[in-house]
Amino acid sequence: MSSPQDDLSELFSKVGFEDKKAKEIAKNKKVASLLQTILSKSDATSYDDEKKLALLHQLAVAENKQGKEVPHVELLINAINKGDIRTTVQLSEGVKFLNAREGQSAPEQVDFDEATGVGINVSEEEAKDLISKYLDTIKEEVESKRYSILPKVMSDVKAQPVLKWAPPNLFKPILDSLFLERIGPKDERDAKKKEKKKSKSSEIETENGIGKENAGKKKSGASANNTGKEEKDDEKEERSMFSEGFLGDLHKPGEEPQMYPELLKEHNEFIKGQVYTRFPPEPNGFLHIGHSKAIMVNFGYAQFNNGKCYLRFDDTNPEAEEEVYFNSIKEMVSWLGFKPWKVTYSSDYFDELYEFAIQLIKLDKAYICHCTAEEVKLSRGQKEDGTLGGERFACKHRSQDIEHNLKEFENMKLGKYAVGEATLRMKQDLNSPSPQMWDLVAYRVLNKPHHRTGSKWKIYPTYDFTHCLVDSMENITHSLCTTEFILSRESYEWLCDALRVYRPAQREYGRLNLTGTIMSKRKIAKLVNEGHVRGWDDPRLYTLEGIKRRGVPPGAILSFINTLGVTTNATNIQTTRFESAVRSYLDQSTPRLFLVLNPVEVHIDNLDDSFELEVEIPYKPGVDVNKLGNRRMVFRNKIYIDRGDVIDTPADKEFYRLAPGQPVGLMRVPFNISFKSLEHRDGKTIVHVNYDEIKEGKPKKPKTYIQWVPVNDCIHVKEVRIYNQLFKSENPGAHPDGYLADLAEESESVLLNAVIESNFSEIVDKSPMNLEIPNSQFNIKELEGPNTIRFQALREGYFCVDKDSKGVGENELILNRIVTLKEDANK
Ligand SMILES: *[C@@H]1O[C@H](CO)[C@@H](O)[C@H](O)[C@H]1NC(C)=O
Ligand SMILES: *[C@@H]1O[C@H](CO)[C@@H](O)[C@H](O)[C@H]1NC(C)=O
Ligand SMILES: *[C@@H]1O[C@H](CO)[C@@H](O)[C@H](O)[C@H]1NC(C)=O
Ligand SMILES: *[C@@H]1O[C@H](CO)[C@@H](O)[C@H](O)[C@H]1NC(C)=O
Ligand SMILES: *[C@@H]1O[C@H](CO)[C@@H](O)[C@H](O)[C@H]1NC(C)=O
Ligand SMILES: CC(=O)N[C@H]1CO[C@H](CO)[C@@H](O)[C@@H]1O
Repeated sequence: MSSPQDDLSELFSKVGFEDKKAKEIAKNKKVASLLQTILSKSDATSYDDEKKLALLHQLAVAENKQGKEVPHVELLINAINKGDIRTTVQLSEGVKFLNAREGQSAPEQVDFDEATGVGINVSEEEAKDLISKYLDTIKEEVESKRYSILPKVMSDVKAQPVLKWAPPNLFKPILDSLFLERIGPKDERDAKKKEKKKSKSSEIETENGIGKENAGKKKSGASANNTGKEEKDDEKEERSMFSEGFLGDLHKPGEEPQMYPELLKEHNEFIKGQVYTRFPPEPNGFLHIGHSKAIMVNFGYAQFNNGKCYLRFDDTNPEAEEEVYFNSIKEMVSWLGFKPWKVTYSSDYFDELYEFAIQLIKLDKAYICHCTAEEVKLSRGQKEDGTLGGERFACKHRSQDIEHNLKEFENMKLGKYAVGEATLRMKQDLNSPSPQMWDLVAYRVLNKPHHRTGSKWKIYPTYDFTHCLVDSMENITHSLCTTEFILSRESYEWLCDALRVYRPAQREYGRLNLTGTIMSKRKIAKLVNEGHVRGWDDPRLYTLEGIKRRGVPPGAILSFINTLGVTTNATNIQTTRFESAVRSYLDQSTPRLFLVLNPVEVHIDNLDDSFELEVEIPYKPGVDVNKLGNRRMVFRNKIYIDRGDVIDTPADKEFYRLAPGQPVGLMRVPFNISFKSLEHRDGKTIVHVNYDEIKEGKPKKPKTYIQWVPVNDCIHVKEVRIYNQLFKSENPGAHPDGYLADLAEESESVLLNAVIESNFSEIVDKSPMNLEIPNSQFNIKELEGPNTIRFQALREGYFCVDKDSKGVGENELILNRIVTLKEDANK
C-alpha cells in the first residue's frame, strides 16, 4: 500500500531530488502537487543539477504563496532547464513578469530574457565597481549609520538594474571589503546597534532556498540570500565607559571639524580611520588618582577602538623637570596595564615649533612684547584687586612690523634678552570675551639647559603654543582633557587655524576629584618635607605611587573609574567610596589567611604536648574561580589568638567571643575551647583553656569562630601598619587654618607583635598571583613587587607587604593594611 504522499516522494526522487529532500517536499501537499505539475511541463525527465531542482522547487513555493499557478510557466521552466535562469532573483523577476501577462498570449522570448536578465554576466570587478559607485551616492549615511545599514545596502544593491543579475554570492564579500575600506573595522558603535537587531536576524536564517518555505514568508519573493548572518558574531559587549556617555558620543576619527577641510584628506590617509589619543603629563611631579582617570580615558579609549595612544611628556619647562618624574610616570602607566604606542616628548618638536613661531610672525599673528608682567596684566584688563574685567588695550609692541618682530625673535633665541625681558605673544583677539584669546605668550626666555636638548635653546614654547601644535603633528584625533581646559579650546583652534595645520578635536570631560584628601603637588610636597607622611608614596596619600604601595590592585582603580563612567561633570567621590570599590575587588581576588594582630598565648591545658590535629583550610572558600586550593595547619596545645577576642569577666550580650562561661570556636577546628583562667607570668599573659571535645552526638555550635595561629609554626611580623584617613574632614583645603590643621592624629598606627600563619610563605612564592575576577575587563597582569603580595586576613582586613620589608621571614616582614573588611570597622 502506498499513499499519494509516498508516490510523490518517489516521483521527486526519480527526478533527481535527494530522498530526504523528496520526502520533505512531499509532506507539504500543496507545494508537492504544484511541483508535480511543474515537472510534468518540463522537457527534462530527470536532473543532475541540484540548483535547477532547487529553482523548480522555489517556483512551486512561489506559486503556492500566491495561490495560483504562474501563467506561461513553461518559459520559466525552460529557462531553468537551459541554465538561463540561475538565481532566485532571476526567478522572482520571471514570476513577476509572467504574472503581469495573465490572460494574454505568451510573451516574446526576447522580452522574457530581458526581464529576467538572461545573458547578462556581471564579473566581480564590474560588480565591485558598480557597488562602489552606489556607495558614493549614500556616503553620509554609510558613515553615520555604519555597519547597521549593511543589510539594507545589501538588499538595495541587489535591486540595482544591472547588479541584480550578478551572482548573489558576490555581494557579501564585496560589500564587506568596501565597508572596511570606507569606515574601518567594526567597533563599539556597531556593537550598540547590533544588539537591538539580534532578535530580528535570528528569524532570517535562510541559506539558499531549498526546503525553507518559511523563509519566503518573511522575506519577499525568492530573493533570500544570507544577509543577516554576520550580525551574530560578536554577541555581547560589557557595559563600558568607552561606549557610553561622554566617550561613547565622541566623533569618529577622521571627522574632526576643520576651518580648512582640505587638510583632512592627508590626515585621513594617515590615520586610516583609527583613533589617535595622547596622555600628556608634565614631568614635574608624581601622578595622583585624578591622573588615573586621564590615563584610562586616553589609553583606554584608544585601546577600546583599536587605536593608538601616545605617552607624551610635555617637557617645555626645564626648570621643574626631573628624571624621577619621567620614570615614575612611565611606571604608573604600565602599572595600570597600558602600553603607550610611542613615548614622545614635546621637546622632540622644538625645531618644528620654532619654525611655526617664525611662520606666525610672518603672518603678522605674533609679536615680541617687552611689557613687564604688571603691564601685561594691566593691558589684559586686570584690576588692582587681581580680578579681570577692566579695560583691555593693545600694548605698544602689538603694532611693530613683521621685520622687527622677526629680528627680535632671533635676538631672543640668541640669548640677548634676560628672563622676563621679552616674550613672543600671539596676536589673538583682545575683543574676545575669553581670556585665552588675549594675546597669550607663545615663547619665553628661560635661560636654562633642558635635560633633552641641553643648552641648545634659551627660549621655550609655552603650553598654549605647544600643546595644540604637537597634537596636530602627532595627528591626534581626540585630544581629551578635563573641563578646566574648556576656554583653551578657542586658543587651541585659533593657533592651528592661523598656521593652517590639521586641527585635532579637543574635547573636555569632568575630572575625578576625591574628597577628604588633597592632590595639589605643592601641598603634598609640604606634607612630605615636614615629615607628616613617609614620602610621596605614603599609602595614605592618593598619589598613584602611594596607592600602589598601599596594595590597591590596578584593576580595582580601573573598575572603579569604569563604574563612575565619564561625563562632562566633575565627579566628586569620597575616599570611603573608593575604598569600598577596592574592598570588593580584593574580596574577589585575594587568598585568605590567619593573622593575629595583637596576639596572646593560649595554652590548652587538657591537651598534652604530643597532641596534633591537622586541619585543612581553603585559601578561598566558596566558589573559587582561581582554584587556590587548600593549605594544612596543625592544631596543637599552644596557639595565639587576638587579645581582643578574650575577656576574663562574664560576657555581656554583645560579646560573642571567649569569656568565662562562654566557649568560642577556632576556625576550622572541630570543637570549642572554653575559658579557664588568665595568668600573668614574667610580664606575659597566658590564657588557659580547655578543648571541649565531644565523643557523641552533634556538638552545639559556638556563638562565633575566631582565627588562630600555632605558637610553634608561625611568622612574627615586624610591623603591621594600619592606615586611616589622613585628614579629619571631607574638605581639608577649606580648613580656616590651612589643610595641615586638618591632619588626623592617628592616621597611621603600627603594631609590633603580630603573627601570621607560616603558610603565608606559600602566598609569597606564588605572588603576583594575578587572580582573575570573572567577567571583568580589568584583570591586569602585575609584575612582581611587595605590593602584589596581598591577602585577606580573616576578621581583620586586607593587607599587603610594604616595600620597607627586609624580607618576608621572621621579624623582617612589614605589612600595610590596604582597607578594612567592612566600611564601618574603624568607626
Ligand atoms: C557568462 O558566464 C558563463 C560562465 O561564468 C559563461 O558560460 C557564459 O557564456 C557567459 N555568458 C555571456 C553572455 O557572457
Ligand atoms: C601625521 O600625519 C602626516 C600626514 O598627514 C604624516 O606625514 C606624519 O608623519 C604624521 N605624524 C606622525 C608623528 O606620525
Ligand atoms: C574637589 O573636591 C574639593 C573638596 O575636597 C572641592 O573643594 C572642589 O571644589 C572639588 N573640585 C571640583 C572640580 O569639583
Ligand atoms: C552636571 O551638573 C549640573 C549641576 O552642577 C547638573 O544640573 C547636571 O545634571 C549634571 N550633569 C550630569 C550629566 O550629571
Ligand atoms: C560551643 O560554644 C557555645 C557558646 O559559644 C555553646 O553554646 C555550645 O554549647 C558549645 N558547644 C559545645 C559542644 O561545647
Ligand atoms: C610554607 C608552608 O607552610 N607551606 C605549606 C602550605 O600548605 C601546603 C598545603 O597544606 C603545604 O604543602 C605547604 O608546605
